[in-house]
Amino acid sequence: MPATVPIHEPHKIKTVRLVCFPSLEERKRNLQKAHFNVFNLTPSQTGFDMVSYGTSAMSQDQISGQLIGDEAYAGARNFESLCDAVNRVLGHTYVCPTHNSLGAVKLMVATLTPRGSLIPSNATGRIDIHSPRGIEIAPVRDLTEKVFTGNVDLPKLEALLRERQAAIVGMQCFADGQHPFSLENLRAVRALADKFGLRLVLDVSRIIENAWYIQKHEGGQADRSIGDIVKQMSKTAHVILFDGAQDAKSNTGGLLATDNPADHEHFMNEVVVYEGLHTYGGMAGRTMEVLARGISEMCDEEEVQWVMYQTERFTERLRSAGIPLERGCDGAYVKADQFLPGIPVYPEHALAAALYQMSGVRTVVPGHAGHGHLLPVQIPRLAMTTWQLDQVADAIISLFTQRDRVAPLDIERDGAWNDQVQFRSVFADLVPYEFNCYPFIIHTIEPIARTNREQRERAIREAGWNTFLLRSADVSIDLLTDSGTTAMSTEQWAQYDGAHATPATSEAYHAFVDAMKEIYGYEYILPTHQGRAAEQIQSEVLIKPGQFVPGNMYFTTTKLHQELAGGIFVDVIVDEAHDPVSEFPWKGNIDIGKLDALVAQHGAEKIAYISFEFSVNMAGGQPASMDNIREVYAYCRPKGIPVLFDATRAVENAYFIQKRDPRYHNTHIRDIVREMMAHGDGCTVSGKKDFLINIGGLLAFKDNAEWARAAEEKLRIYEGGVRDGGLPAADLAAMARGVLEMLDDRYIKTRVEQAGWLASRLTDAGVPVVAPTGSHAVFIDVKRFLPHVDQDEYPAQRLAAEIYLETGVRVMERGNVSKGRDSSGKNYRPALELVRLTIPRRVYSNEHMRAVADGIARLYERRDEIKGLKFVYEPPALRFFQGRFEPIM
Ligand code: P61
Repeated sequence: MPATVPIHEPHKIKTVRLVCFPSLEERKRNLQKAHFNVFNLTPSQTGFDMVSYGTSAMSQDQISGQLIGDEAYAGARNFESLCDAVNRVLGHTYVCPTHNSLGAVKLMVATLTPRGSLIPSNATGRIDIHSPRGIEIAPVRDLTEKVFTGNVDLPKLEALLRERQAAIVGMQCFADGQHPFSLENLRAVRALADKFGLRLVLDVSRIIENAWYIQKHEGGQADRSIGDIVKQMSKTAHVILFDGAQDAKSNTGGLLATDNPADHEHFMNEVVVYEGLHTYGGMAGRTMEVLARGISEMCDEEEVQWVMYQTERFTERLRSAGIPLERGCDGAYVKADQFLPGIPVYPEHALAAALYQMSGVRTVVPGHAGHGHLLPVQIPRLAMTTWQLDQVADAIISLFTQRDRVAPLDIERDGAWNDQVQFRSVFADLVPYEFNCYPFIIHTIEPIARTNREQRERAIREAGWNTFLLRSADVSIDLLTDSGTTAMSTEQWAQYDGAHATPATSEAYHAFVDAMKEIYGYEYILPTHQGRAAEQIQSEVLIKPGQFVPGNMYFTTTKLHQELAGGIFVDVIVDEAHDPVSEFPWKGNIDIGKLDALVAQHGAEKIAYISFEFSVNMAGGQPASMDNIREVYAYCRPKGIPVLFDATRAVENAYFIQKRDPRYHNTHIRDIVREMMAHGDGCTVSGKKDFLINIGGLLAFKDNAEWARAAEEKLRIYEGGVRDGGLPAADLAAMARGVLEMLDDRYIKTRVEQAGWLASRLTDAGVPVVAPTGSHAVFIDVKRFLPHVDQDEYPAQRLAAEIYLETGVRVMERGNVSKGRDSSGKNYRPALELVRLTIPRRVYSNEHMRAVADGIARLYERRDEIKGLKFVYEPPALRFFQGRFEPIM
């Protein structure tokens, strides 16, 4: 199992936690109140919190474990899970649970290392908790070793053991966070311990990092799996001590384990005194379950490689900028005294305070005050993207370049521990560092499928060469749609869980309606279960059979419902929208000339309404300009023609207005959206996009009570109650929160610009994409990618399947198959023959996007070999969903 550099995270984001970005003024105030000791700051006063302890992102399996804690006082099932995980992964038979690692230390002291004991150890970091107990730690680390700096100096240990009576031999994986040992050394220490009749007690809290280091650097270990090395390390010790808040990604919890029944009996007799019963040890049942699942997962080879890749990359970025540091197993430990040579007293606190003031990044100084000047900058496991970590490193580098301006701190109150000390200072103004990255950290992850070519060939055959028919379990990066695929935030989950279900009127309904009234400035807000339900009702309420519905390009479900209601759809989008190479910035605009011609020909009374979509999906996510939105309304109003928006991606459209129209550069997204909506009479929304939820939608009218009443009638018949539109209160509550989050300027910028980033990587490789890049997706121009395949051989459908085969990435055809056949049975052969790479919100990182682009670039290299497809099953309506194909040889 060679340790290769990972290309992207082996998981996607399941839940996010929003990050606060306090302003410079707020940071200054917070720092004053915190007495210049960043320990006193709370996460909501902090940008990125660079501590790895209990802060990891959990897997979805772990988080679900929280809900099945049986919380029994005795004999908890969760304890059985924990024992099982420890047996399987760490190899020891007997498990004694503790509330955290200090609980485990307490039991060690009570059983093996009483007051007055001597413990030779490769780690000294825990002297601060041992010395008050009268326990002496004798450092025996081999200071001459260059690679395995955590190795024990064997002759020194042997001499010590001959000279003095030790209680145990202690060893710590990645000692003090910086010093890994080798397997060979560990085994030699075990042999010495046996020779002197002592137990080797191994702190395995950072066993993963140490095992990774062994795999990478110790002769003969490169081909072994992390799981194999971990087990061998663990089994080499007589007793292991484990901190659940580290490698197992729990927020707390700990344990001792051994194969020795007599030792276990001692632990059990003491655990009831200090911790809790021997089958829960001071942990909630759910914590044991989370811990058990964390232990079961922690040796996942790809996950380990990813975490360590991030750590190495972060440290290297700082090191190459000249920052004085030591490598940490979970980040970079900055030498504050060398970083700030002019500051003699507590340079680590001055550095932490200065970094917070200039960037909002918080780093915590642990342990005893004034002992050493290392400031650990740790990475919470799996919780941050590489993009964010690069920026945290850049903030530190920026501080380094202005280190002369960091003022010393005056001690206001000294103390023995770093969490006690307080300072006063007048902090010189430092040039602030502005983050430009996702405004959230990762709270929960979902592992993604890992498939090989052979498995994918089978999967696409079984799916009839239609990516809609693939199983998601066979897909690694799913770019089929941005619809309902969002990662919800912890705040949304909190609302979801807290919502009170009722078939009548819920608080969630009011929260949603009030929020939307405010955001749109509309009077009537009707929830629906998703977009097409709103479209059906709107079409039935507003269209009289035979009326025309002019719109800026069609969307499949929208047009279908207009036609089902007897309407005749007419495309009045600007010509540029049909030209995939035109760089026109407002390809979503309505051509008022075309509209006027239609009105002149048939009369205003024959127009049901204008169907005006924002960020036009089928054109490539192309925005309409504010001027066009205003002009269309100004044209229609005097003629009595209603304007109804498809506001599904209104926020994304608003971002383009903010970015491309100089008059709006300094206007908040919230205000742009409200102004856009003011130029219309109502809207439908598929909430599964902008609203940051997995299900939901709405129908809204600005002020027309008659339409609203008619729509409510239909809501009762088609959807559910008038106060829920068929949605449970929980989903309404999550939606009420999502619509606030969608208006965050930082969020929408990073959201939309991710598509641009992917497009530029594709363009660099020569891959033809629709210009300019839209809001939610990148569209490959298949007529230019596969010019040799006739449109009736469905080149976009074939390319979508080939992308899956090459990369495991799922995308969507948007071309001849989607458009369907005309009344004579001929394919429409639309101008745009596209493959859509749609980006879910808050789910994938730029590393995922890079892997997508690189895979498609490889395919482009051999595009001449790619042929077309033919239908083997063709449904009459919306044939792209269920159609089946086979390749043309
Ligand atoms: C999508 F292949 N969009 O983009 P509902 N209006 C707009 C949409 O983008 C939209 C709906 C209305 C989807 C899902 C999808 O043929 C397809 O909540 C601008 O899905 O009912 C949906 O909203 C409909 C994909 C829908 C398709 C239909 O991936």
